Amino acid sequence: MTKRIWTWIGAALAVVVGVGALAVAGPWRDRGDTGPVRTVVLSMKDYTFNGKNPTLSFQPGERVHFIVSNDEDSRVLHNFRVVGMNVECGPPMIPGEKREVSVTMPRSGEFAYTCCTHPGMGGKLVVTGR
Ligand SMILES: [Cu+2]
Repeated sequence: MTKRIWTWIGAALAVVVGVGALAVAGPWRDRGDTGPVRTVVLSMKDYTFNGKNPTLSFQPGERVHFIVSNDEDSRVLHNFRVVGMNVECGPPMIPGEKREVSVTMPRSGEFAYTCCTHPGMGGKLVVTGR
């Protein structure tokens, strides 16, 4: 009886090790935490992001590093958040200030990136499934 239990434990361990090896070596590793990081630069100026509040498209699971800067010439405070993606408003950013935020994209969905201070300043962030 005891022997049988050890056989089961051995088999279970083999499965766990096998799955672990696949996770490391599998073709989908680029969509996990070890994949490349895409950098997206967002410049806040004239109450817009990059001049036209672009729609940004991403792949599921893509790791994205946002570099957001307040590039206003006058003393306008901006802020940055992504609604529904755990990127919340921080302290207001003064002109010349930069903020860096890293996000791993979900499987799919549409999200809004926005300035917390100025409603209407912001755009869409689209994750398209394959
Ligand atoms: Cu703003």
